[in-house]
Amino acid sequence: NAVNVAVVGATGAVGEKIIEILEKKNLPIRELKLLSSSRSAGKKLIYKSQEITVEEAKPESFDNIDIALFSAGGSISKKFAPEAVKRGAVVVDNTSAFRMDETVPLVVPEVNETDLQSHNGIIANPNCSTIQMVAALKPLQEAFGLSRVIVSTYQAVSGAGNEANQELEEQTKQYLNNEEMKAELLPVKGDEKHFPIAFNALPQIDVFQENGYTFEEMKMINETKKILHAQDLPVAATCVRLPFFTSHAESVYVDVEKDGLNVEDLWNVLESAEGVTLQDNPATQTYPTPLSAQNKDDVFVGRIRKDLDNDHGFHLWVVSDNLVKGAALNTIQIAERLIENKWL
Ligand code: 11C
Repeated sequence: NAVNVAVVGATGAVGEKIIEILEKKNLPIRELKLLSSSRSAGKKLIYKSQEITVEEAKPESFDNIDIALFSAGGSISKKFAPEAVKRGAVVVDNTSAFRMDETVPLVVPEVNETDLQSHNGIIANPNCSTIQMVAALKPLQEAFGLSRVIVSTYQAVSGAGNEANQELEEQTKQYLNNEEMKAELLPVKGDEKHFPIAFNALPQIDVFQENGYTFEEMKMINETKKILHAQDLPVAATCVRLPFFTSHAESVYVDVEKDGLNVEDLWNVLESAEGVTLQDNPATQTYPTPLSAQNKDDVFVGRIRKDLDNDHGFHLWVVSDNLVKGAALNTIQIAERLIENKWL
């Protein structure tokens, strides 16, 4: 039951990570095809000591492909995902193109694996900041019920791609050399204004929506409700970009339904949750940070505190590598579950 796999957007930050993780995994891959826009076609990448030339994505590229992993931006997904499906492939799409489509499952395997069964050829991988939050919320939802979620994020620049990493690096050097910092990309490529990210904090990730929230904030809100099957759950988000390269951190406030819980009750549930590692001990200054989570598979949770005024309120600190569980790993885990369960 070996499969032919295509990676679309192979030269991007997520594409590179997908190849790196596929090398370590035991997916039964017969052929790996690497695809990109015409700009990056011709590049050579190494997979399991084998040199593979990146090809320009075309509809015919998906002939004989069983699983196509897309992370080349929404417009490429909109154009080529239906072509891939038409040719018999199952698409796992890492962009926001299809996430809110009712016919498309939006999946974090340890949270809502069974939603995969109803796929019609396309499965959406959630936004990175959503994935790590729902991985921590799902066990709490199951054990105690949730009645409200409020999140503030501290997000890495790599969420905006390799170019954003470069911009942070250059601005850091400029600042330390007393030169003017050049801001051409962040907060959002193509938006009217750009601000330095180095030594700064930008309260804008993605473009503003009519309601005053950014698209990143609305993604966190809408995707969380869909993944947790909780359309009525109040969710609010404030998303902020900070000057570090990898891993998103989140301060998450939850109201639980059950009365009289304490921090130990949340520890007990999260300790045994799939994909979650609890790192929480104030006595030993134990808590996750973006650097400690880098290149790790899990979602790390620490700093759990009971709200001082609300018996149902708890505060959590949730950190995970945005390119690993937040993107590439979750995409590959979806592919694994599809193969294992014979849901392709
Ligand atoms: C960021 N969360 O950090 C974004 C990147 O919808 O998949 C992921 C965008 C997405 O900028």
